[in-house]
Amino acid sequence: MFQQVSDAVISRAILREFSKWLEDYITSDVIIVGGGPSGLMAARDLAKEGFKTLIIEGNNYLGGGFWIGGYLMNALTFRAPSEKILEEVKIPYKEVQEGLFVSDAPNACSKLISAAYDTGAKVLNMTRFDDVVYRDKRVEGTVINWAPISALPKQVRSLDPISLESKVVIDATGHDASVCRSLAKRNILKLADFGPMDANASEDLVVEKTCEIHPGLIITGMAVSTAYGIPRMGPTFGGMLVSGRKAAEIAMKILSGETKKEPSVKEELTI
Ligand code: 48F
Repeated sequence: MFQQVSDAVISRAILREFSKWLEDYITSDVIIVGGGPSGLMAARDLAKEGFKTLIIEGNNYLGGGFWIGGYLMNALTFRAPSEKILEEVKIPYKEVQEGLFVSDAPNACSKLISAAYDTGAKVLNMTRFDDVVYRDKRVEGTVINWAPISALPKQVRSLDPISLESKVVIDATGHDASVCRSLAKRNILKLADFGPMDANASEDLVVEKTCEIHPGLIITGMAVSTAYGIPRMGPTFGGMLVSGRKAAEIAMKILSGETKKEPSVKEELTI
């Protein structure tokens, strides 16, 4: 029934394809760390505008907290006006009261992942952000390693990572704010911690404070709440999508300014 192909040929196809595109993405316009709703939304908007966009995700799967709603219940809530984004990315929803919308979580999550892929974003999954590439007081990329390495016993964990360069990095790592933390531990940045629950206050504030927090580094989603001490918001997701969109817009402004300057990525890898 199936085409005859040897096992060696299958292995070669995997290796060749992976190494070809990884080599290409050693430099990109934007690296988004974290493939939850805010990171996926930013990736979708950036790739749609033709920017070379790479998502780094520590898990095997994308989606972060977008796979399920509160208390393990399969319903995600969104408040107006974020239903407009649901329509754009073709996520079905229903209005349960004026301005409050509900979607089926696995369907919404898989549609957002598809939307990011369909516009051309690339993904390195099972890959953990380890550190920033930092030159001239500017974030210019990420240091990464295979995610399983962090689970190894300490005596064998000192396995060197590699670096990827980009003109902009977006921290979309949720409450961890992993990229910001790598600057905070060197006193380059000061982080607060997220406050107790208040969805009404939090959603607006997360969007308002989505910004370029340090030259070359943009924050989005719940990383914003960790960085600025904003209340947590629980299982409502419109703010994640709108914050991701704002992060993409900020990145595009930086990138369009950069086209006039020398690219910050100084040399391509040639083997
Ligand atoms: O947590 P997450 O979904 O972040 P988000 O986009 O959305 C938050 C909501 O899901 C929810 C909420 C608001 O409604 O409270 O929690 O802000 O996704 C973050 C992603 O980043 C990955 C992590 O596995 C997850 O998929 N991540 C975190 N740290 C790292 C990482 C790291 N060091 N390296 C790679 N990926």
